Amino acid sequence: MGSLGRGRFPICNCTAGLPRMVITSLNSQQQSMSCSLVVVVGQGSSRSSKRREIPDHHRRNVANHLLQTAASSVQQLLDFERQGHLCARAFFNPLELSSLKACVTEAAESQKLNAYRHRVAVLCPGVDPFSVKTIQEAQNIIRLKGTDELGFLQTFNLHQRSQAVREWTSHPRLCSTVAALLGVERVRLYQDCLFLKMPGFGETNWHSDLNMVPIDTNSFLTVWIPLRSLEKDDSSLHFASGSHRDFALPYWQSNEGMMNLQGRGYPINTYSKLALGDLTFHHGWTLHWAPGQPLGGTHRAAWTISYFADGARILCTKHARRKVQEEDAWSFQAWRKDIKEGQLARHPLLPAVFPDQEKILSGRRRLST
Ligand SMILES: O=C(O)CCC(=O)C(=O)O
Repeated sequence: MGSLGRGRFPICNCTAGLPRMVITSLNSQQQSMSCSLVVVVGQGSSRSSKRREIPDHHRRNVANHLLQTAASSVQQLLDFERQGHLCARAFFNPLELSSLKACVTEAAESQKLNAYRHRVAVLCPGVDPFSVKTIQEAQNIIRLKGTDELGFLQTFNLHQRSQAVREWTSHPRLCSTVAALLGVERVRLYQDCLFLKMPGFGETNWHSDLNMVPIDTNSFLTVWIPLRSLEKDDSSLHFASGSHRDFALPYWQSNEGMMNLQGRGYPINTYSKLALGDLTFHHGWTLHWAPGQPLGGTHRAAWTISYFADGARILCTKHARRKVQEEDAWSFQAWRKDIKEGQLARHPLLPAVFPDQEKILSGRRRLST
């Protein structure tokens, strides 16, 4: 089994032997798309770890999150568990969203050239991205040497540049919702990333996020926050519902057996109209895709935050069936080099965001005075 990033990699270069699927059987609920599903959910084989009982206090905490969080209805939790994605309408009010947008946009302002350099690194193998000195130069190189069209620009980890952005990544209601959806007691921030699609930019390729994450976990999700309201024609995410639970496929099938997924029957769902403050959650193994942004309109910017369950370990690669896809390497290389395979994924660059450390400390201070 192979893996792909979000970008549109040439099948011949880095996806040799990858499954390719055209989804044909769509029901009335599903979006009519002629898109190729080029990445397969990649759970791999089971991890040999000891079975652990879930402690009672953990069960109680999870139950508490249910009461506290925006995803408070059992139906929503069930939907996320079954579908691998969820839309939370009006999660932020328009005022909150404008303030979030202002600090994300400001933090990203100085990073435009780097975002283009990142695309050069991904789409133009052999070109040193740091030899590129201007955005126009980057655009020319991508046009001439790119293995595919430009689908988006990515700017990673704005929370490391801006305290205001950092506060949004640890927003208490957001983080407790993440804990509830993952059903875990403690959550860490993995990364944040601004995805910018200018009018005329191409598709975001089918992929699942965990293919790009060097951590051995299933407890991972991404929050996708559009920075303006999205209309039907805008580039929204589309999800292959249930694909995050398709363990049978990678368990039984070889690379060749996964070449053609036609008839696998994933319903394809999207939340096409999103108002300011609406956001979506998707599980780390859920396959998702986004169409190009139409020419003639305005750009689409979406800010994403990814989280994982505290206690996960760095992936051991010795017997792994595949390599971590490198598209997000710029995001993780700073902490990855400090932690050995098999060790806990704990690092100052992967901060704990739930439960709220400040609240715990101030509670302890109150108790001791
Ligand atoms: O916004 C996009 O086009 C891609 C976002 C994405 O793939 C993700 O949030 O995992």
